[in-house]
Amino acid sequence: AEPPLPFNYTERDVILYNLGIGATEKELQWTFENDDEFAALPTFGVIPQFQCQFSFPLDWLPDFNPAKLLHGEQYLAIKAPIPTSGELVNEARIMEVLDKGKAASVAVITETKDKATGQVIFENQSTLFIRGSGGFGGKRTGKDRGPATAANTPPKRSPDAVVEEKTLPVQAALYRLSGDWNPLHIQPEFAAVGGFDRPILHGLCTFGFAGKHVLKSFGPYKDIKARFAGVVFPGETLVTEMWKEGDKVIFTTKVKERDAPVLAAAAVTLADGAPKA
Ligand code: HDC
Repeated sequence: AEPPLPFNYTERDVILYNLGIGATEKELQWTFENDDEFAALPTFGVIPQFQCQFSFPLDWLPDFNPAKLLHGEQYLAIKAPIPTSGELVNEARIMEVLDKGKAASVAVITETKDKATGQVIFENQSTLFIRGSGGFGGKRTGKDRGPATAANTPPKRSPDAVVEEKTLPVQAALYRLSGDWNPLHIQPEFAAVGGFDRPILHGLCTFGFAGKHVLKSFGPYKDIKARFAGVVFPGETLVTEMWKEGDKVIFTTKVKERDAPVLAAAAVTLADGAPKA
């Protein structure tokens, strides 16, 4: 375990994040700090812990190449109302290292607390998928981590809600200012080493868009999980299909132009109290 890492932020950081996942000037609750309903979109919970992901060196993996690292999966639990500014602290540890043959899969858990009160605000579980770093003789299959690893297979019926939203060509350039400075999302040469003919969108940016689609369709939730099933290029259109199943909303997100799945095995658990729809 690392020493706790602080994260201090203001309303400005919340607005920048909300804009980064497509909030607009018409949605004042997300873009105007003096609006009565001003709030962070729920997936802001991945931001305070983000720095921890890179506090662990990964160069002990065989043939480690940072350009070959992709975000594999993300689980976020929101355990308290999200402050719109504050001082938080993060504690992170590696949970699991799996050998997927051609790739290594590394899962990290982070707890984010309010610095003053010690109250836990967020728990994150992140899986990194490092292409070219497998074959070291490790175990292939990981532990069941409940909602963080659930298969979330959509039911056969047509979706209960569908939201379509076009990302902007500048989306990754804007989103990175919330804390993920990985050159994979902006520098063509680095993206090329990673095997892409142009920079790709942050997985957590797509996750934020989809989380916004679920929020708008079904109201607040206390956790959200997805697997990154395919890459998104900035400017592409995201289509989120949702199925309400009890207190869960199972969802998938695809890129419209290529009819390609980008988020799979995904769901939220709706917040306690009467959910919408
Ligand atoms: O699914 C492929 C893919 O390309 N997915 C999209 C990845 C992506 O776009 N991610 C987002 C962008 S990258 C990013 O945002 C980086 C960021 O800047 C830094 C991350 C920091 C995170 C910090 C957190 C806060 C791919 C390549 C992932 C897998 O495809 P294949 O190699 O074809 O794999 P496949 O043959 O289908 O399966 C092999 C084994 O791996 C497991 N697996 C598949 N997809 C996975 C995954 N595990 C985790 N995550 C995924 N997304 C499969 O289950 C399979 O395992 P097994 O054989 O044991 O069943």
